[in-house]
Amino acid sequence: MSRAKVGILVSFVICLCCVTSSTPCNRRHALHCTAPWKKWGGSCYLITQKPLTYDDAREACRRLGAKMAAPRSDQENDFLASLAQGSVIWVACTDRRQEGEWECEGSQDGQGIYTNWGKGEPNDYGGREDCVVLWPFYDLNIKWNDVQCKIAARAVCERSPIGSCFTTNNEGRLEVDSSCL
Ligand SMILES: [Ca+2]
Ligand SMILES: [Ca+2]
Repeated sequence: MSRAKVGILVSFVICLCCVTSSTPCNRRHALHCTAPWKKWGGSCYLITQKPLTYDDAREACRRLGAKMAAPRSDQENDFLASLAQGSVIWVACTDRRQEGEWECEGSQDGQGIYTNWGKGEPNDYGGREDCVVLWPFYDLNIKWNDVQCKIAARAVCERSPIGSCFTTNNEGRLEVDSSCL
């Protein structure tokens, strides 16, 4: 089941509990992203403002309690591209360990990884391109290009949602309980 479907299922179960429960329904816990993090699928995403090198971008995400994102589907790739709004962003994949062997954040040895290379990429231009960006000059910013790790690009950080409290109002609709924020 995709993470998006899991998220929808969790939300549905929580709403169903509120509707069917015979006890007063408040302080239900749900998966939640606090602003300015944006929810997509089962994760929260944030794009950094300042362009950084690949390693500095990964560190910036780590300091936010997150990891630099590597899309795992066309849908997630499109979502990250929409966050980028035309700027160059890092994809958390590298072939620094072994040239031509791409390893992405969250991928495991021996398993196929999702990639979305632009035409003619990856080309390891000059023998020095071991990191990956979503490149705004290909196909509306949704294709990948391998680049030098020392260039500056923005990072999309990804982290798990946190639990948050919800209450139901008089109309039975879910509202965030401000005391839980
Ligand atoms: Ca390379
Ligand atoms: Ca390239």
